[in-house]
Amino acid sequence: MDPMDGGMRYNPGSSDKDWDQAVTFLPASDNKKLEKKSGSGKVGVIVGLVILAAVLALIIGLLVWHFHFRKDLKLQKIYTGSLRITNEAFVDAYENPDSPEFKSLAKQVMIQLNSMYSESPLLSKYYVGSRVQAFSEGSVIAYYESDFAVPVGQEAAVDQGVSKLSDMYGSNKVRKLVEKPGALVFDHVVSSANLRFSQHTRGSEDEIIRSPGFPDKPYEPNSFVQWQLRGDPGYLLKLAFDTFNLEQNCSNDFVRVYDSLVANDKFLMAEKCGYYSPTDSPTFISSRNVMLVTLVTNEEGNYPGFRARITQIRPDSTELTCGGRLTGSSGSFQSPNFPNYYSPNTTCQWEIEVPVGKFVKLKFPKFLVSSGSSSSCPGDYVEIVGKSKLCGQQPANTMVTVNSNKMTVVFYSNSSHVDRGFSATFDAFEPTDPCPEMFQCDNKRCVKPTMRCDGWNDCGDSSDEKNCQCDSTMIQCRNGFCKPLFWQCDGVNDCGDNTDEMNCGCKAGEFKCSDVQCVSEKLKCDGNRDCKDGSDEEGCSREMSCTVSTYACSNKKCITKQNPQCDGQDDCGDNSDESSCNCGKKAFKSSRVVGGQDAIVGEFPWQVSLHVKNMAHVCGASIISERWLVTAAHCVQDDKIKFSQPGTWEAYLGLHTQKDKQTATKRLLKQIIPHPYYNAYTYDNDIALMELDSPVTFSDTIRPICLPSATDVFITGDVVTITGWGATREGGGGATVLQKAQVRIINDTVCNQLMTGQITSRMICAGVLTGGVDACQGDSGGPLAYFLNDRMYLAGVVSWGDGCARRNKPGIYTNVPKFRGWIKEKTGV
Ligand code: 4AZ
Repeated sequence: MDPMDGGMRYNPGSSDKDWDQAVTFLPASDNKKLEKKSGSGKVGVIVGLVILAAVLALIIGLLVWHFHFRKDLKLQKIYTGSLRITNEAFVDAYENPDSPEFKSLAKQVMIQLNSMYSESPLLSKYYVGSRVQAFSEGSVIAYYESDFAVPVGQEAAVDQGVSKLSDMYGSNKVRKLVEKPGALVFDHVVSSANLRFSQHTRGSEDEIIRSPGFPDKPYEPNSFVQWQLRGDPGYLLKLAFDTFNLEQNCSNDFVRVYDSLVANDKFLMAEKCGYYSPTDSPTFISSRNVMLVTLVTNEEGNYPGFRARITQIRPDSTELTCGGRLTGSSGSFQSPNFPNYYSPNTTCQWEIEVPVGKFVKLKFPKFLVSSGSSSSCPGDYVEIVGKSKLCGQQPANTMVTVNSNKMTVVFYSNSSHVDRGFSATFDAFEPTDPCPEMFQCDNKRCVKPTMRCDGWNDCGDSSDEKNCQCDSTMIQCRNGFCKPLFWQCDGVNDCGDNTDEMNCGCKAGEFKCSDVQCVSEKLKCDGNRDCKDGSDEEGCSREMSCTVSTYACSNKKCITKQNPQCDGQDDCGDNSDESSCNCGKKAFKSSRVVGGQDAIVGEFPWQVSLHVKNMAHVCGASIISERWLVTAAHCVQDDKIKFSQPGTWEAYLGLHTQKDKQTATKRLLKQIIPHPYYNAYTYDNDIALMELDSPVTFSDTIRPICLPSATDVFITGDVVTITGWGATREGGGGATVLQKAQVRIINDTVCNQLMTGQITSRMICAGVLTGGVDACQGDSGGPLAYFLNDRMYLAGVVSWGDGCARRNKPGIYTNVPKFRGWIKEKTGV
C-alpha cells in the first residue's frame, strides 16, 4: 500500500519490525532428533544442553528486547504548564534565570512537581523530570516543562493522568505537597501536552508524518507536537506536504519548519497555516540531513491537519542544481526547487552571455524571495551584479537590463526564512531598440503598444499614460493622462488632478448628487436612493432647503458653521445640534495596527472585536448605539465561511486583550446590513451595519462613538486615531492587546495618485507617508476616529491598503459622513 494512502495509520518508526525480529531470535528445539534418540544417556546430555542453550537464548533475547527495543517504543511527551505559588512574593531577580533567587525557587518548584507526579502511580512510572523556564508576577507564577517517557499506546492514559492532576490543583484548590516548614503553597496548575517524534529516513525509503489524528479526526486543541527528522549523512531532506489544512490565522494554529533539530529562530525556514490546495502544497528542502517540524494549536478551531512525505535527496540532484553559463539570444533559469521553496544557505551564480553587440534584458515572471523587513535586502536576494539587488515580492515581469552583452546573476539565501524563489528569462536586444515592437516604460518594462494611453497604468509607473494625445473616446486630463470618456463626471477623480470631475453641472430639472451624478429633481426625497451615495435622500425629514454642505437642525434651520454638533453651543436655537451627545467619550481621564502601542483599558470603549463563532478575531467594528455596530462590508462577504450570515459571528464588547474574551461582553447578531452598493472589486462603499441580538448596557468599557454629520469635513493633515487587534506588521500575526496609533488625513488627489487612481469619494486616506504606521489585516471594520469638541467621532472604517505601513501607501478608510443618511435610515441612530 502506498504509505501516502489515507488508509494507513501512524506507525512509530521502524521499531515494530525490530520487535518482530527479536521474537524470531528465540530458537526452536529440534523435535525430530529428540524423538529418535530418546532413552540414551548421551542423548539425554545433548538434550539437556540444547534445552539449556534454548533457555539461555530466551533470557538473552528477553534482555535484549527489554533494554534495547522496548525503550524504542517509548515516546517523549512534554507537558508545559504553569502553577501559582501563593506564599511567595515576586522579586525582580526571578526574571533572571542565572540569579541564585531564581535557581533556589526553581529547585523548590521541581521538588513540588516531583512530589505531585508521585501521587499518581501511572505518572510516577513514566516521569523523567521537570525544568522551570520562567517566573512572572501574581503572586509568583512558575512556568515549567515536565518530561515523560511514555510507552506507545499509553499516551491517552498519561494525558488523562496529567489533566486529572491539573484538576486536583485547580483554581480554588490550594495545596501544599511537601509538608515541610517553608514549603511552597500553590494552586492554578495548568498543563498542556506536547508530543515529540523522532524519525530517521534511510536510503530510498520514504517516511510519512501526519498531524495526530489525521486523517480520521481533527488535530487536538492546545497541543505542541514536534517531529525531529534525520536522514543519512551527506543527504538532504525533502518535506513535501500533500495535505495541508490548518486554521487560517497563524496566531492560533501553525506549522513551523526548521533547518535544524531544535526550534531555533535562526533556522526557521517558514511558518505556515491555512489551507493549500494539493497542487500548491508547500515543499521544503533542508540544507543538511536534519529538519524539525512543529505543530502548535490553540484551544479553538481545530482543522483536519496535514500529512507530508519525507524523502532523502542528494545535494547534487537536478532539482537543486543551479547557476552556470547561459549563452544564446534568449533562455531561462530559476531558483532551486522552483516553484517550491528553495533551501536555506544556497548560493547560485549564472553567467549570461548574448551575441556580441547586443545588450541583455532579464525578466522575472515570478519573484518571491524572503527579504526580512528592510528594502536593503538583508536576507535572501537576487543580485544583478553591478546593477541592482532584488528581494521580497516583485511585480510579475519585473525587468532589469544591462548595457553589455554579459550579465552576472547571483542568488543567495541565508540560514532562515525561505520562499518560493523566482523564474527568469533573458533576451538579447539591439542597443538602439530595447523594446522591439513594444512601448518602453520609464522603468524599462515593455508593454504592448495598444496599452499606451488606454487609461490604465500598465507600466506600473504610469509612463504609458503620460503625454497622451487623446482620441474622441477619451477625456484629455490637464496632467496629460487620457481616461475613458464614460469616467467623466462619475464622482471619481480618475485623472488625478480632478479634470474629469470639473464642469459637471446638471441640466435644468436635475438634482446634482454629492458625487456629481445628476438625477431628476423629482427623485429628491422620494424615499428611494437614486444617487449612488444616497445624497438625494439626505436632510429630507428635516429641511428640504438645506444643502449637503450645511447642517440641518430639527427646527428646519440650516447651519453653515462646520461641525456644529456637540460643541457646547446651541447653534440651531432649539439645541438639536447639542442633543444625542452621549457618545465619543471614554470613562477615565487619561490620555494592531502597525507602528502602534497598547491601548489603555477603556480608552476606546466603542471598539468591538468580531469573532467567527468559536474561532478567532477576524474584524473590528464600532459601537454606535446600544443595538448597532458599524463595520466594513468586506468583512461580511461570503467566502468559504458564510460571513454574511448573522449566525456566523459573535461580537466582543468591552474587550481589551484577546486573552480575556471570557470576561468580555459577548453578543450574537440579529442582522447584518451590508451597503447595497458595496463593490467587492474596488472596495467602494465598504460599510456594513450589524444589529446585536440584545442591547448592551453602556459602562466604563462599553460606550458608543459619535457619528459625524453628513457635512463634516476632514482637513488634510488632521490627526486621526486607528485602533484594532490586527497584524502588527505586514504578513504578521494579530495583536493580543488592543493597539492604537495616530495617523494623518491625506489629501484625496495626492492619495489617488499614490494609489493609482483607485480612490473614490466614498473613501478617505490616512497614514504616515514615510511608512511605519498603518492599519493592517484584522483591523478592517474598526474605527478611524477624530477628535472634535472633546469627543471622538467615527470618521472612517478601516477598509483596505496596498500592504501595510509601506512608504507612500496610505491606509484607505470608508468615508463615514458619506453614509450618514444611510446609517440613520437603517438604524435610526
Ligand atoms: C486588511 O487586509 C487590511 N494598510 C486593512 C488595512 C490595510 C491593509 C489591509 C491598510 O484587512
